Amino acid sequence: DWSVRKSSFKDGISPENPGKNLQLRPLMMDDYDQGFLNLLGQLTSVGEVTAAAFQKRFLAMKHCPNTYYVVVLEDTNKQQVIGSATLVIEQKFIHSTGCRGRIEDVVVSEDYRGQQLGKLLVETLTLLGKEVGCYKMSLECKEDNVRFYKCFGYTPDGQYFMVQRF
Ligand code: 16G
Repeated sequence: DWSVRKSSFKDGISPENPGKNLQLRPLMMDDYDQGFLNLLGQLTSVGEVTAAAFQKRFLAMKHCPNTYYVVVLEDTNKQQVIGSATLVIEQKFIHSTGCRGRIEDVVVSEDYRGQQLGKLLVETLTLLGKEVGCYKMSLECKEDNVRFYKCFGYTPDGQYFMVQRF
């Protein structure tokens, strides 16, 4: 269920109307050919991902019901994916077998920045997380982006984000 109440978006753009020639929708298998991975390359290293590998991962995610919500913004004129973000729902034993929502891989293509599209992606997925009943939502970001995410109710809560890389 991708529907998020329109009234939550007070001014300007909304999930239904993200802007001229733009469409907000779930990721589709065809998006491999519409620049989805190039877009992710503006966030971090994507590596070599063949069409077959993409399809396999796409289907693996799809077969985990109610877990991966990958949304994209498409420029319908150019048929290119120009923005994306993912909501991952993590099932827990704690919090009365509750769920935690994680916002991941938020990226808007360079040429499309400054149009509130990042805001739209984050607000849409945050509301979706709330609607599917997450007891909390979280994300990791660079220090430079802390101010941006604070606008949507995200705040440091005294926990360190720790990483080990392989
Ligand atoms: C950022 C992203 C995270 C992504 C990571 C990739 C957001 C809110 N955070 O932390 O989702 O997976 O960058 O960086 O979009 P990495 O390649 O160094 O893991």
